[in-house]
Amino acid sequence: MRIGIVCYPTFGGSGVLATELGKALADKGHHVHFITYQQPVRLNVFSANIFYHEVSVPSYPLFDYPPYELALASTMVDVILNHDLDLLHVHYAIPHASAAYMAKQILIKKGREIPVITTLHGTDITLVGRDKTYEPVVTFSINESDAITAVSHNLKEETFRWFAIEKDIEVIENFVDNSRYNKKPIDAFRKVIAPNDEKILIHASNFRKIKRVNDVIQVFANVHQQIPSKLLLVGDGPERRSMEDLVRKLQVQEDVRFLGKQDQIEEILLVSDLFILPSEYESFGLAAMEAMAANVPVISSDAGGLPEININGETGYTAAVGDVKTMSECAINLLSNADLLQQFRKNAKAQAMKFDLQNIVPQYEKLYSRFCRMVCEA
Ligand code: GMT
Repeated sequence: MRIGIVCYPTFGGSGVLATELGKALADKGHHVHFITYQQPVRLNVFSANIFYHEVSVPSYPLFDYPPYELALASTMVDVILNHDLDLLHVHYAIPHASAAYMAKQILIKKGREIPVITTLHGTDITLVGRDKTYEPVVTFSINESDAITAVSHNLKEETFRWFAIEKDIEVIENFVDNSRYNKKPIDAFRKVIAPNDEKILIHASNFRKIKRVNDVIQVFANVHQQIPSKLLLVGDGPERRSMEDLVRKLQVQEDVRFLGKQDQIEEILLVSDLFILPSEYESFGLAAMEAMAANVPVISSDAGGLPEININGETGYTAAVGDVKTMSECAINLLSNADLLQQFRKNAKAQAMKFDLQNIVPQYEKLYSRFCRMVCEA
């Protein structure tokens, strides 16, 4: 099939998932056309089946706010017509679903049909989309999509709770490419981070308030009092400065490293012992699933879809949002019991295998085939 994928090209989970999906589809012989304003960060391979179309938004003195959505819709029309796409799969509702609706209407006038599939990822529903600034457009454009998918059962429920959705929402969970993690941890790398074989705790996010990075640091400070340990903080965002202050206030700065944005996260995860994700909300928690793929158990909150992936007492532990005490106790218990840690590592990997790309990508292909104009073959 010839598939258009529209996503954010940044480090966020929706862009990562969309890019990994496109790469997996290309490996299976589909032609995948990414339509974004920048090369997606995970689009770091060459494939004869992958095409990248940049949306450019020319500036004009009149525009205080350049109309990205219009430029995106026009690019969609252009790519669909010139590359004869079979369908458009948009990731994250805002503004991709409404731009897709506009492109679809333009194409109808030209006598061309294009099915639109919208995948909801999380904050497009639970945070930004619910805001009355966007809600009417989000509701409309979700309802106008030919198919809607959500990345977890929780997100499906949240979407029905907050929006007047008139169609079914199919759950197709996020996935991870386990083959990327089937390599040995680099001992020399671990030694650089933890020269005295300290335990390595890790967190990765976009450092927004919703991620509660302050809880990560508090948990680490508690663990650190009892267990020689290091904390790796991967990613960047608005909370970074205040988190640096908190690290100094708690006097753990010697053992905390801010690594910034990283596109080779698997090397870092493979040398880690415990992943911390105490978010206020996660529709799924792809970052935690990637940690599990690297045999790393997870301490997380029990918000949103996290309990669907992090099984309490098996792949890690879950606790109520903000319950730093329980999270710290669980982390200390796990890190001080080598057999238990080993068992949790195995359980985490087994869980990641359930969410392997081999199991999930065919679900998208099956969905696409329902909307295919002709007999679809790769
Ligand atoms: O977590 C973020 O702030 C980024 C956001 C995104 O859309 O890029 O992530 C959302 O989508 C991911 C991929 O489906 C999910 O794994 C994350 O849980 C979800 N984030 C939230 O719901 C807060």
